[in-house]
Amino acid sequence: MSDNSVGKRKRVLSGVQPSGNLTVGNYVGALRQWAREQYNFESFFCVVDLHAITVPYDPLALREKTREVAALYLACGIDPEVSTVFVQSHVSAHAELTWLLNGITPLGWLNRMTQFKDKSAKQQVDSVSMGLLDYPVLMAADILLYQADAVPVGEDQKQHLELTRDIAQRFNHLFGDTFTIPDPMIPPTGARIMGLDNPTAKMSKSETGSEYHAVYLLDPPNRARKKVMRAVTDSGREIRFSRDPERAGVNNLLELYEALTAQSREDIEQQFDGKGYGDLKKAVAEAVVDMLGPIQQRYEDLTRDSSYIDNLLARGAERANEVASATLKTVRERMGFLEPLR
Ligand code: AQP
Repeated sequence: MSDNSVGKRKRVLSGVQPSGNLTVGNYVGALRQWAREQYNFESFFCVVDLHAITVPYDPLALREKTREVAALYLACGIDPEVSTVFVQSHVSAHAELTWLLNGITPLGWLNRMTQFKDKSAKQQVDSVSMGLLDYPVLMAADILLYQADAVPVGEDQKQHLELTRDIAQRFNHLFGDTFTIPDPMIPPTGARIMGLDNPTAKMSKSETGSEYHAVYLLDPPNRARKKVMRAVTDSGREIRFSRDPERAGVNNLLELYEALTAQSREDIEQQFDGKGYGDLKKAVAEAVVDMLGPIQQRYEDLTRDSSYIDNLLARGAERANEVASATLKTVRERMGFLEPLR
């Protein structure tokens, strides 16, 4: 069973793909929660570069974004003295465990994943990669290697986490108790921020159709303001939280405001009572800019010396590898592989 279940802090693991510019959705749905929880858990945060090659990508941009995402983890409050920060591909156990888990994962489970359906629908049938279908198994390997008790993610990753639990349970059933069954840790507010240009679709870093889709963490203040001010709303006037699809734009701005200001829904509705959509947008824009300021300042400081992040990632990979290789060794034994003579 897990080596972290008795007398030790519980573990978390999470990651973000270096597949574009990190958005305010990534921040409120994931990174902010990681930073808050890192003191309560033994934390592993990786830049999941192996996931980023499951859709067409540019190798030069991948390398650049991998460093950028790692630096943004720190800029958003991850303390590398407290948490282990590393790059997924620097720990080869992730790829190896994926293959081993592939052997016990039914294809039908993967075919049901909505992210696969959504992302494959955006591509020509012939160019959809095997990796895109296998993405959730790689995610399961990431989590199970560290025997994580909890995984802080936004709402969109809930289905993948359920699959991770299913795979872990199946493995434990077939080969004996090996993996900790992880729980999702979804933030109470901001778990699903929608696109500013299209409030019926999730805000995504790889969605580049419109320049007004998302506020990026490294957007200069004026660009961030402009994006919020151009957010799609509706022709109504009332500023209330609502599940009505017609009112999704205003609701999205309210949810973003709620996540950034930590005010109650009641207080927010009262604050905007009798005001117009323009007032709401201005308030959201200022809350976004206030959030971005310190992150961007820290990012600038951290990236002044280009070797700082690389050194830190090397240290992180070493620590991650210690934990991951111990799990992998147990998995290999349980699955019946002959160990080579050393
Ligand atoms: N719009 C969002 N609202 C709240 N949380 C979000 N997350 C992503 N978008 C939102 C959370 O951020 C983390 C990033 O996960 P990822 O990079 O592995 O992939 P993703 O979930 O597919 O995120 P993106 O931004 O949409 O990436 P692309 O465009 O590359 O697919 C996860 O915890 C996610 O829940």
